[in-house]
Amino acid sequence: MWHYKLQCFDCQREPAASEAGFRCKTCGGLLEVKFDLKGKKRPSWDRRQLSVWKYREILPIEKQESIVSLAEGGTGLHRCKRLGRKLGLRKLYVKNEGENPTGSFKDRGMTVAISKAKELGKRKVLCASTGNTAASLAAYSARAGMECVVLVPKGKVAGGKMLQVAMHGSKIIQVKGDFDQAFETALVLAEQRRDLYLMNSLNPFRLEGQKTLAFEISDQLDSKTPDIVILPVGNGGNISAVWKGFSEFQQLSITKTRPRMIGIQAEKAAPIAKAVKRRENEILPVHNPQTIATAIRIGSPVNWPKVLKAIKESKGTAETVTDTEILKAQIELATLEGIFVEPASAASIAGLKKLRANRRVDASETIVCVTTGHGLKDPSVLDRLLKSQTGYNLEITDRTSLDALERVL
Ligand code: AN7
Repeated sequence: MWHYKLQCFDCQREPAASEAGFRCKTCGGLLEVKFDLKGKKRPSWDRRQLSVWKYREILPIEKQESIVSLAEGGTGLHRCKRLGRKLGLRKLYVKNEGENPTGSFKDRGMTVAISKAKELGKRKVLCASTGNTAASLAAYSARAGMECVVLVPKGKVAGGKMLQVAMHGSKIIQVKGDFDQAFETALVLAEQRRDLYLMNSLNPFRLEGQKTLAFEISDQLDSKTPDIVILPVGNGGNISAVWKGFSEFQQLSITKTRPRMIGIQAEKAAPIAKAVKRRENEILPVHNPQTIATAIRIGSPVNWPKVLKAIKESKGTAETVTDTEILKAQIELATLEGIFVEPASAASIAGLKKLRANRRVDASETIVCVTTGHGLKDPSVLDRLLKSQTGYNLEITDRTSLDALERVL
């Protein structure tokens, strides 16, 4: 591992690397891991398999023995010709993070953060979550032999994710309200109970794992950078981490350019997209956020300063999409490309469609949409799907209904 330090994203103060806090003790800003990349050459990575740990020199884990892994990363970058043709785009790719061990991009960050927790001697971990962070933490804490507590908004987490958390044996605490209330409670708990180690995306080590998404895209495109990367945004950890990854590859001269970062939010849960559209430097939290994409049903995203900076620096933008647009995009990706993603992930496709319709994306640009979680996590869309696809739900009761079958085949 190369040398790194922790640094405040706002005031640049440097706390000790062993300090387990998650905010700058001086100004309350977000913390960030900084690697000293000056004069460094690209390690001889080529013979290593594509995965998070391929890039271990630029991940903040001191000892190989600390690594807790379930084979994360190495997900497909799928060229989508059929969907691309429909949108009038020549080079459209989907980076499908549903292919990770627990079915979402969270595993990239979790393998690194749990390894760090082990290195720091932690025994109990804690997170608040809309579902995927909880599912991932539940699996990785089980793998590491640690106790796990997850706080979730009651009745607002997709069934598959709850199943994962319960199956891996985590303590589940259901909080009345939205993710934002669950997160507040987690912060208070982490403050009061020093034995509980907070694993939300305030934890800068998680974002280090998530930056490998950018490294992999660059490697899969033979060190060419895409023009645009589009991601769904909730708390904003992922888009910030991916931007950091592209920046580090550029600093190492592995790539020449960096992409425009585009964040997509659900229309009624869009504090970041609103701030970007109004060219504001701060966000206004949304109370009672609403969307079918429960993963990104977040009104007060903690990483907003990093997101606004990433979008601004990259000359990117943000867009909102409706639930209907999300569902339509989910079905299109599944039927045209064979890629089944959860609603939050389909937001990236829905957002691209909207940007394309408004001519803010050119036909010749290389575009990567990141689909963050697997479709099986949220079976609740089935009812709407069957209603919208009449004919696929025929019931055979006797010979006469076979005639009906003939008509639809
Ligand atoms: C499928 O699990 O916040 O902008 O608690 O599950 O990095 O927050 C999930 C977020 C996108 C947004 N897509 O990522 C949680 C949680 C899916 C997600 C996001 C989430 P961030």
